[in-house]
Amino acid sequence: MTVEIDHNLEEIRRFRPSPEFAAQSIAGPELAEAAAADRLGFWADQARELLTWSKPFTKTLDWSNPPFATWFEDGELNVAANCLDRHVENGLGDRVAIHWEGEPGDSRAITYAQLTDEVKRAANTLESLGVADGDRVAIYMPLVPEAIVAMLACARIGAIHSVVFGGFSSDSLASRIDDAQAKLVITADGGYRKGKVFPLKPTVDEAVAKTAGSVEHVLVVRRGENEVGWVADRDLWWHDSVATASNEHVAPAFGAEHPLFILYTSGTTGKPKGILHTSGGYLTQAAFTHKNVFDLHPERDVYWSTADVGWITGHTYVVYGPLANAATTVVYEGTPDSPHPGRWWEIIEKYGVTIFYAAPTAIRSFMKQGRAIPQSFNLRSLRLLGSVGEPINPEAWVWYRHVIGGGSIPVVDTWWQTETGAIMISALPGITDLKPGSAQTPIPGVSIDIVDDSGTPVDDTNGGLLVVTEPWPSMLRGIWGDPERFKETYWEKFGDKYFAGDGARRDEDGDIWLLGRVDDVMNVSGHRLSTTEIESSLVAHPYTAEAAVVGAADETTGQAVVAFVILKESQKAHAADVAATSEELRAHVARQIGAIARPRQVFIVPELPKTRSGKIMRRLLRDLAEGRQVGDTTTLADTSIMEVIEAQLVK
Ligand code: 6R9
Repeated sequence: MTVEIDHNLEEIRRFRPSPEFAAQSIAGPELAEAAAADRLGFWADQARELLTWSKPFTKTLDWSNPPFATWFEDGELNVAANCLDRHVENGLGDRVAIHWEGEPGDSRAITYAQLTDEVKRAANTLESLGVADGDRVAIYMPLVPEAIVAMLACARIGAIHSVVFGGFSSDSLASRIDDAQAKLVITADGGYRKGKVFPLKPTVDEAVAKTAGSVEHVLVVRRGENEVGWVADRDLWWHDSVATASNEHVAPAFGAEHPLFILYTSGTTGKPKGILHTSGGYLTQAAFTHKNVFDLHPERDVYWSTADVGWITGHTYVVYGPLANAATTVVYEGTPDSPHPGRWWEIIEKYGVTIFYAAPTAIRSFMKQGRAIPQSFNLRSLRLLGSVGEPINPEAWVWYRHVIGGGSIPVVDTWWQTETGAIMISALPGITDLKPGSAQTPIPGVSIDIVDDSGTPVDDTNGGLLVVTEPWPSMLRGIWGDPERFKETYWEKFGDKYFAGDGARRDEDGDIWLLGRVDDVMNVSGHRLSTTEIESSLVAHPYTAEAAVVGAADETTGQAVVAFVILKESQKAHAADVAATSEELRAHVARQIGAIARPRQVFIVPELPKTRSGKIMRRLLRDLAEGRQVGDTTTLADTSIMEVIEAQLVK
């Protein structure tokens, strides 16, 4: 079967880097040339240049037992010392590592010397609790500096952290603790979210009670000052134990393949998968991409990724990449709109943020509110913008560049996954002519292809399935405790190629466009249509702020296109006639893409169901579109949203 995906994104805008940006750009064409000439040699050079090895490696890649790869296997390093001690030793101890901003407006600036000190104390505390190299530690925290300290303290002593996003339920936490057999849980009494303290420690207590009994201790940071229950002999306060621990700690060297962390991610079915990452290869690609994709000049940049450490973006681009590169990063505890809708822009102004990395879903929700809010802040410090998590519609890309970026700075759309560990596809901002909506090119040293269902590369501009054809340094090393599932999920389909689960196509210039998860590819009357493409068409209409499209079962066409649209605040008056508006939007898609893509229905809704990491849960919308009872909503950020949408539909 050939995979054919209709595409008509009709995006013809190109933005060349300004001469000023290009002149100071970190990445030049020599990177891609070096990688093309000798891919493994290129990665070995990066690993030596970007990291400090306690014992140099002599082997780069071992791929003799696919899909189990090892990188830099006989080398040794300490990941935390690479993120901390060596910078202090290099005279950077006084540089701010973290500008932390609490949601209520309290803030802390933590230098590299202070962060190193705190991580050493925490490492001593963990060791005194009997946590040793290879043990698992669950971290269930608000986005406070101690969450980062906890991760680095684990890395320092060779313990494997499993960060569980603070919004997950006690059941989710319990199943992750059990799966990894975590010995220690690090949490906080509570954290700030939307102007209120949300309790965490009670959820940990509930979760631990449900587990099989691996947890020996619970270490608790005081943040929310809310009342918490206490289990004697099991629970300890961070401020009693870490604050009083010694700040002398020698970082041991671990093998490059020593496990660094497990991060759970939901699969298409059932139980979450514990994605396993290791040390040397992961840190190499994290540091390489953070430096080159974000054009990092650590001596002058202020970098901000809005991600929570509960997600892979928080691991690689809040903690490991920036700190390995001695960057100054902003970390913000709360939601974008607390206590006011301009909170993010206020933070950019306050810290003079130069590099900003966020998700399209946030950008689209700001578009919905209109440009007046960001325009009331001084955002002129910004010089580079990044996007991650979903395809970014060309209209959102252009809005981001113009309204947030002031019209002339690069926007990089970065494609990657929990499994890939670090960015795989992205423009390099000083050298690539940017195309709104396209992730563009594999980063140097990464081999991507687009294949049909039988694994044959598609050589035209029709879509196919995205695969990675060669192992890469930050690739997942497996699924915790389940090597069979690792093989089945990612490797069985094409044998030697990694199957990412995303649809993609190349355009005439060879640039890559992501088309959404392949489970989101619709088949309407035998035509394969991309949800992303129709969503982009809807978002390009002046009425639309945000759109989600699903394929609903249809007797005649197999599947039919059903769209859910949020209107822009500023357009609500023009679009007051709901029937006329949805007819106008249906006609608009038919005009832009073709009659085949005309949605059967366009529903105007106040909100869309999103996971806590901001991905739209199309599965739930499909339930609605097919008139079924709505499925499991427990991973939604706001579980009441489906009722609100449903009420709108029957009106
Ligand atoms: C980093 C992260 C991975 C899935 C991935 C894809 C989607 C991420 C994207 C993108 C289009 C981008 N995705 N970045 N799609 N363009 N720039 O988000 O990891 O949470 O594991 O999600 O997200 O569908 O397969 P993760």
